[in-house]
Amino acid sequence: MEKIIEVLADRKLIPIAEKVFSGERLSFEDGLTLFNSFDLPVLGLLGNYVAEKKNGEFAYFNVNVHITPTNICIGTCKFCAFRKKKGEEGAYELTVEEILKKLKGYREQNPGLTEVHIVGGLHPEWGYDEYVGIVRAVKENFPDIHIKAYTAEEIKYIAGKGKKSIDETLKDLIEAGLGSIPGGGGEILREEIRKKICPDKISGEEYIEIHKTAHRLGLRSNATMLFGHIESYADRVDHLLRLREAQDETGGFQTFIPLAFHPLNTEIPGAAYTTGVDELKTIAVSRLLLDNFPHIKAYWIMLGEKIAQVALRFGADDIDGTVTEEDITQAAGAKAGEYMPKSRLIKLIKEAGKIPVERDTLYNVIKIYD
Ligand code: V47
Repeated sequence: MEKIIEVLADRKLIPIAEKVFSGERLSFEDGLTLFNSFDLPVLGLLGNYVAEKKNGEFAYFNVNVHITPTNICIGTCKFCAFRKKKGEEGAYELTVEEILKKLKGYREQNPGLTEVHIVGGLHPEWGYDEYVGIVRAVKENFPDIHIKAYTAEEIKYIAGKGKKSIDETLKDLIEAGLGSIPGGGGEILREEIRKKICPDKISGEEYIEIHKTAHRLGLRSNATMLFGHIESYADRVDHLLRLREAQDETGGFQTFIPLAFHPLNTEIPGAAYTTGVDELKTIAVSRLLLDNFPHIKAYWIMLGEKIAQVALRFGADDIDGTVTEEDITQAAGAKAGEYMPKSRLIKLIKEAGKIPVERDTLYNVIKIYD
């Protein structure tokens, strides 16, 4: 074994491995060293070591659907291929009745459905009551389905429409039936990059502040990082450490989801698809730096089922769900499809040597497939 290490291992990883095994927190420099290493076996081993320390051999999935009420958006994010202007070809907006009808159909298609993920555009004509009303109508009609809805960006927009504070807006959404907040809108938190890829979006500080406010009100949320566009490794490490600091304060984040950038129809100069090595590295480094996040998600829609499966041996312990309808990545050239039956999720997890666990949104165990 020592011979293998002597001959093969990237020596720069040895002090980091020692820290990981003794449970010592990694630094900014450690994060950079990890990203700069090509020693995938060691990155995978370390990521998987931490994942198994936290979650044993369990790997989670859920039965969920996404509904995107509108693609009409006043946003200007350059990585987004999904948004349309009102009146533009392909622009749509669903009525509450249409949303409920879709959800009814999706529930029939997905027995045991526990979660609906609702995010969409910043619609210029929708007001506070429209956004809150969607949550209320879904909850009234499907009381047993958890509503994970509205990114930090949307929450700020809704609050602005109602001339209310973030705190008041979240309280109203909770009263209407909101169960948790998805991680969308994180992109890259560093302002220099945000200015280039999403100049009109909330700042990185606001993103974190909105999540912290949600946590203080008892909501759980996820965090994301959009990687593989114009950001550097230093930007990624900075992003991860800011999230780690916020989590030290509130403990309200459940899952971190690195989102692989998809380039089609976007306005990012020189845009290209991410590669397998970078995707797996990012999963492993996320797991190693975010020592206070319970879960790391390998979102199969963006990673593809093969890399998502391998990611389960690099530090991820969650592969997301059945999904059914997904529009944001599809518009930007997704290759993985948008529906995965439960049986396939279970097979991917089992063949990664993990124990599949069907969970609800808050990681309560529904069934273990041992
Ligand atoms: O914030 C937009 C990203 C996010 C592109 O919390 C793109 O459980 C890749 O956050 N290529 C929304 N990504 C999706 C999201 C999410 C998805 C699944 C689960 C959860 C969760 C959250 O999609 C946006 C943005 O970062 N995105 N355009 C693109 N071209």
